Amino acid sequence: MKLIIQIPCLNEEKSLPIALKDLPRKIEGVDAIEILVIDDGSRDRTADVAREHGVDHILQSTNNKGLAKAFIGGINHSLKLGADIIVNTDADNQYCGADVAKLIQPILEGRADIVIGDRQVESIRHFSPLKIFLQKFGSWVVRQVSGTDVPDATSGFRAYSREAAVQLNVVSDFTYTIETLISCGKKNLAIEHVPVRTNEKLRESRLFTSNAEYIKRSVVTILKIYSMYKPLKVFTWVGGTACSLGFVIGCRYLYFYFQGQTAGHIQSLILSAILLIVGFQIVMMGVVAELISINRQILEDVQVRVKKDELDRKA
Ligand SMILES: Nc1nc2c(ncn2[C@@H]2O[C@H](COP(=O)(O)OP(=O)(O)O)[C@@H](O)[C@H]2O)c(=O)[nH]1
Ligand SMILES: [Mg+2]
Repeated sequence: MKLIIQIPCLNEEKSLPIALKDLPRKIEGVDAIEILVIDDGSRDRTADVAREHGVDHILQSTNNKGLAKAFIGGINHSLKLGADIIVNTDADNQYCGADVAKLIQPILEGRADIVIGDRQVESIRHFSPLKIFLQKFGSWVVRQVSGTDVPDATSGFRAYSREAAVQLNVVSDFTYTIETLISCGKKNLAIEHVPVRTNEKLRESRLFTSNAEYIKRSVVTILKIYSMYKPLKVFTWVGGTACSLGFVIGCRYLYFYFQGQTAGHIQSLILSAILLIVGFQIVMMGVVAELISINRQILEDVQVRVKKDELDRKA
């Protein structure tokens, strides 16, 4: 049983040593623990620092490709290195390294494919009440759309079984946390969560400069990924709303028509017709999108088979 702990890094020469010190080197039930640092075009000494601290693998990119690309690059590299379990953690020492053992337990016991470290955001002292509310509300929305019961959707402290890791796909170039939850929820992977401890803040978040940006990016991601997996539902809601509105306005027109007052209401008739036509078209687009989505699922299935085949041949 080989565990690879991957740490995506962007200019983390200061905090990486602190995060590394905290990571376990021995866990019961695991034969080997290796650390992979993904240096995403850092302009400081991140890679050198990683080497000096005995990191087993370093994946370096020529320029900054963003956290999502770094994450999935790390997952694929870990698979090639023969990982049975992959844990992702942050370089800013946000998560308590010692809790890696707790995080992988449900996978070791064969109960879970993915385990999310629940930070219990309400107890984090350096989070403002607004940030706590946004995190909790965001997690609630993600639970609804993903069909999971994860309390902390944006936690980056997670463990993936090899089987889950092979199935991971990330299309966003910004955040992978929400996207992977929705897609893995829709793929019906067994997702569990365990409470984990967090450390004091070493620096401000580099991913979000403000709460407004956090909300905007999260909403866009949720809508995009949900409509990728459930297009017919999304399009039916939008088209159905337009159709219903058109229907109500149309009924209103008919009411006046049968009362003998057509004058002055012709605008309602035009609006009703437009809404009904547009609404119907949107639902039809949903049907096409659903067919494309089914095709994508087949492609993903083929991709998983190709990946497994490649990995088996390497092994
Ligand atoms: N590879 C890579 N890692 C990044 C990038 N931006 C942030 N990170 C890493 O992602 C982790 C989380 O970033 P952080 O700024 O702490 O965001 P927070 O989760 O909002 O606190 C840290 O380990 C960062 O070094 C990036 O563009 N590329
Ligand atoms: Mg952080």
